[in-house]
Amino acid sequence: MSHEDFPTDEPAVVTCGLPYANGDLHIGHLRTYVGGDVFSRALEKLGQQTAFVCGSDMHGTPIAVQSIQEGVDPEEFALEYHEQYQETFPKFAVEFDNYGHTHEETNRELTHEIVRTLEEKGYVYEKEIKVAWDPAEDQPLPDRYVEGTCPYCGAKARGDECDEGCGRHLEPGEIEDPVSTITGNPAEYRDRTHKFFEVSELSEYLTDFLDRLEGTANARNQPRQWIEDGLQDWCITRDLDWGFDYPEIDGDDESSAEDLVLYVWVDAPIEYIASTKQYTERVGADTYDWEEAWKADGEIVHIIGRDIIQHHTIFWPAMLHVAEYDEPRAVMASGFMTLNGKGFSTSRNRAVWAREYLDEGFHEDLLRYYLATNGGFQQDVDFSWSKFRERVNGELVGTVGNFLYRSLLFAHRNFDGTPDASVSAEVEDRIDEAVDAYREAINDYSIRKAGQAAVELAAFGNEYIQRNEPWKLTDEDPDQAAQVIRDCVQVAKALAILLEPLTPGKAAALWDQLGEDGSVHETTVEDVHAAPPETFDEPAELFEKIEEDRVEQLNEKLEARVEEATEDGDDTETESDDTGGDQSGDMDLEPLVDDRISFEDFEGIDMRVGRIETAEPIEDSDKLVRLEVDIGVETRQVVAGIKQLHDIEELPGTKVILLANMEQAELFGVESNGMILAAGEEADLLTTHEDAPAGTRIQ
Ligand code: B3M
Ligand code: ZN
Repeated sequence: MSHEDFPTDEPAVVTCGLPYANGDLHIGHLRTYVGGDVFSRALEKLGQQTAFVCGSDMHGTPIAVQSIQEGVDPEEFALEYHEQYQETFPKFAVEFDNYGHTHEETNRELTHEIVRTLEEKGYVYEKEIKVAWDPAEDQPLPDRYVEGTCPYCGAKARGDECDEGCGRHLEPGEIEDPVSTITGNPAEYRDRTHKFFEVSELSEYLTDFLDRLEGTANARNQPRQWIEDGLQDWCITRDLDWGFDYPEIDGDDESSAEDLVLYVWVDAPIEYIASTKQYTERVGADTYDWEEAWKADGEIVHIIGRDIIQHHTIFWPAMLHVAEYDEPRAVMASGFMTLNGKGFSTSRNRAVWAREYLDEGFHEDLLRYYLATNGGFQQDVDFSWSKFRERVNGELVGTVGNFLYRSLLFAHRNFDGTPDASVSAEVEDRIDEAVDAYREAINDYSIRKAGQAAVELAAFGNEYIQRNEPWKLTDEDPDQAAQVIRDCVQVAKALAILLEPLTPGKAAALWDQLGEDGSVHETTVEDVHAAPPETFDEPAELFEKIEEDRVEQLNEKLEARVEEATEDGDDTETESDDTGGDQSGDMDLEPLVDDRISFEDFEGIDMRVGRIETAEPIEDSDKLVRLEVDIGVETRQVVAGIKQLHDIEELPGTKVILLANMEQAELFGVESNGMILAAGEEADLLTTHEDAPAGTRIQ
């Protein structure tokens, strides 16, 4: 890996977290896949050689438990979902170069090779540990076969992950008050011998690795904390029938690992390599060489949900390092998704299913646009049909579609296509500016900003055509009219190229409208200044408005379904989806405070619109950041507990609300002169949405 700006000379690999092949996909799941697809297409747009790979995760207790419940063989069960995913992703234009699955031979071979290397290099040892056991069934209870309490944060947790609390990976035997999920009986602990990977020996390497790691800030901050707290070795085997066997190790005939399988998190990430290898096997090493990507100097970018940061920034790089593979260059960890402000819940049918979205007749690009640009990647994103409508009607129809339709229609009617004139310096510069912003956004791992760069170029186009009024010029000054429209056609072409990663179907349609041959997918930003063909046909509108009553119908449908499912089912159940998150759905909201305050009391609270000028972490503190906030009348130094939750470098420029007459305090020796307002455990920062200037009082 180079750490040079993209595009580099090395091949890139972009991966998405492997979905467990155990259930239908909803739009919450799609967020990271759409994000990955946009990012990999955007890298290609910049001229980076890229393989975009993924596969279904077929192993582990997420599959075993569910296949038992349905009374089918785990392989058959998982393959069915695997095939479903394989069909579903392309319907959202999520086009992997290779989509494999973890139960394939390529993955088994690579997994065994890597585990053998860990053994040979002396990083694996055996240890007797206590594993949860169901006394009635007389069987071990690995991972999701057991539930209990997280020893770190006290939240309800599954065997190997604290999915509703602190998000930590839990080692076998760690969970407190274990209960069997098969029988509901309290579990016992029994002694078993397992294999351990000595991750604790790699703390120094991992600390340095995290300093080099790019991507979103959450993927560095959380693991730093875990390392600081002391890394534990990692149990890499399980008492389970389903999974890859532990490999035979030369000279070790007495291994107790014979009847154990590898822990699912060993072979799952190795599928990233296996899938890349399969891609090379299909297209040939001249086109894409997996070994160059994984063993020489590849640019490896992992795109995941934030619940699996630990696996990707501790266990995975540790394995890669010992096995002498390349380390990841970047990890982008997304926030969760909510639906109308509450968690997705598959068991309550509280979801917009991927298939359902398409059945409603919406183009896949609308959802892609929404998911990729609605919030920063590590922020939580809420989906609601009305917000969806707002974004589609406002940005895609109002800004992008409107500019394209009016300018291309004018060009077609008056010039039969691209006018014979050269592009003005103003417009050439503006297009370059958009490409620069786009490149910068991708190098910042911000797909939202890349989308913004494109939409802002369209907004410029609208402003440009409005300002120059070519419709008035056709008679008065036809040359000038030709010039203005020539400029607009070039902006349209640049937009097709920049929008392709986000909205590939619509960009291809626009490419067609411009009379271009070839594929916009294969065109890079190098071509933004190349002239479109001289003639093109009458354009059609690219985007269609969503009417308000459509949203009402969709909301009613969703509500009715949730109600029905709740009546049928167990309405006390709470459920957390792997990628959908259930962050707010079933959370305990604080009761309202009974005591009312008077208007005078409220007037005593001086809250102001502020703008963060600088932000820097306070050393020695896990949580605190020192901010300078401009509140119009003056600039305040404020200490805020948001270190783990926000990308500190991205804070300057953010508008916030500051409680200005909060009493002064000193934290870690730094004076805090006010308090910024935030909501929830993720410290969602309160802001304003229009242009209220810094200093404006909140009333
Ligand atoms: N199959 C799904 C999850 O925990 C898990 C990801 C594997 S990525 C190598 O989100
Ligand atoms: Zn926890």
